Amino acid sequence: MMLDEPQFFAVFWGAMKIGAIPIPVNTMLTADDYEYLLNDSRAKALAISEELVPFINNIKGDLPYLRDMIVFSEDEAQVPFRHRFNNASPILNTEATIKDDVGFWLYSSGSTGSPKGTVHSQYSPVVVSERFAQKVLGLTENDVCLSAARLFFAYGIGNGMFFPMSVGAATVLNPNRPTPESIFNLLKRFRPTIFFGVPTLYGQMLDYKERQDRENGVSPDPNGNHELSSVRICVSAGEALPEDLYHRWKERFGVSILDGIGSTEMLHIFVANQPGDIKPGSSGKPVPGYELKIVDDLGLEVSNGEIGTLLVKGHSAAQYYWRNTEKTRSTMKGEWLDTGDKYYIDEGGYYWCAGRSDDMIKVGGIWVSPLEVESCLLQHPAVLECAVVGHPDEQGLIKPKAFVVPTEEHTYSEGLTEELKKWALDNLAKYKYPRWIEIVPEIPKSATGKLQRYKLRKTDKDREIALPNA
Ligand code: 3UK
Repeated sequence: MMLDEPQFFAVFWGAMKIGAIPIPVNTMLTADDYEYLLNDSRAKALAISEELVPFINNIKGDLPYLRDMIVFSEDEAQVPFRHRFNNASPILNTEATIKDDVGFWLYSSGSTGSPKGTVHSQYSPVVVSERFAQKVLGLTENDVCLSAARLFFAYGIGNGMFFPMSVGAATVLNPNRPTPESIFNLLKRFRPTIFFGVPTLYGQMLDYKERQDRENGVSPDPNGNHELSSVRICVSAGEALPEDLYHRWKERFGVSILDGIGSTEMLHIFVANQPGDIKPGSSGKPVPGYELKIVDDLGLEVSNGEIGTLLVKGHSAAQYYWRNTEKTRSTMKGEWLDTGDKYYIDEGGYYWCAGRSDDMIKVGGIWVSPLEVESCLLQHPAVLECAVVGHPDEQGLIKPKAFVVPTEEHTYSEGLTEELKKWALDNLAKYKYPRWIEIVPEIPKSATGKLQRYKLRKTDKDREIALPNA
């Protein structure tokens, strides 16, 4: 339970060196979540940043497996860790392990159910560093990496630790929650060459900058001296990067954002837009070293242009889910891993995300991707954020419904919802347009910033039951 600071590295690599298994966990959870994680993993020792100790004090009596706690504090005078460190032998023998020994776990917070302990080999970090970081990004020891995603995420631990360490590059660690302002400050101060973000943050950073531009009355100069001028590549992952955002970013800062899809199970990105080969809006093409397959419900490969389930094969795949045989068997099918994502390939060979398996909507027997409807609505100037889910009509047939957060200048009006419906009707195949639009103050998101459409589906349903005549 450690913030992004140098001690994180010491604990992670130190544990692996003695043959113990480090499990970085999300530092933004509740005491109940930590109780679950500590007991599910049966961790014997907890390395923890001082700020997080109160969470553990709340659940101390309910942790039968935990034997030892190592607290890392800013205040060196009273740190138990310092004591241990000062009294320790300078010699530490390395446990004899091979590449297939378990190296570390990461908990993955699926859209349903409890988090799954995803068990990785010692070899996985080597694979992702050689494939994505070195082959695709061309990372060298001259690079400086800045990751907005924190080290406890698979995306963050690759960006901020495995990648730079694999070539001797530098990394910028930020123990605080990323905000547009704090990220701009880090960019100015450390002049990184590669920036790793997520779509929501790219959107917020652009909004922040555009507001500043308006207030200062200056027109942006992409060749001028701005915060991104040291950055040669921006990377985005976690959810699809809307095409519009790609173009706005490129226009404002002159740097391309490479969108790529990765997962905790594959440790990092396995399909990506690559320098010199970018198709905005798509997830790009397979990263060298990975094989991809798009299949139908029977497991047969679909033809190009058709939507199916994305399977991936590569040497960075996790071994299994801890104490979850059923989920292991349904996800890890021999050499292939089921991503649970719907994808199709266009004529150019680019991979396009069409939502999660469980978020897809069947309308009149045809798949509708909520993501496609959302991307269309997002192009309307009044829409800041939106989410589309299936909603039953009078006949109980599922049709798309949109939840929309308007931009600051636009608030609710009958006119606005009608205008958005018309916008969708005009810009999408007719059966895809949202039959209902509800204006909401915010869209539920997971800790990793992913839309939680299932939450909207649930509130929607609960309300229908409570208000049958509404
Ligand atoms: C979705 C994307 C569209 C997709 C991750 C980079 O996000 C990461 O891991 P998670 O385990 O989630 C995996 C799922 O997220 N997804 C991720 N990236 C994209 N969908 N476009 C994208 N670019 O549903 C996938 O199955 O939290 C990302 C590196 C390491 C990671 N673990």
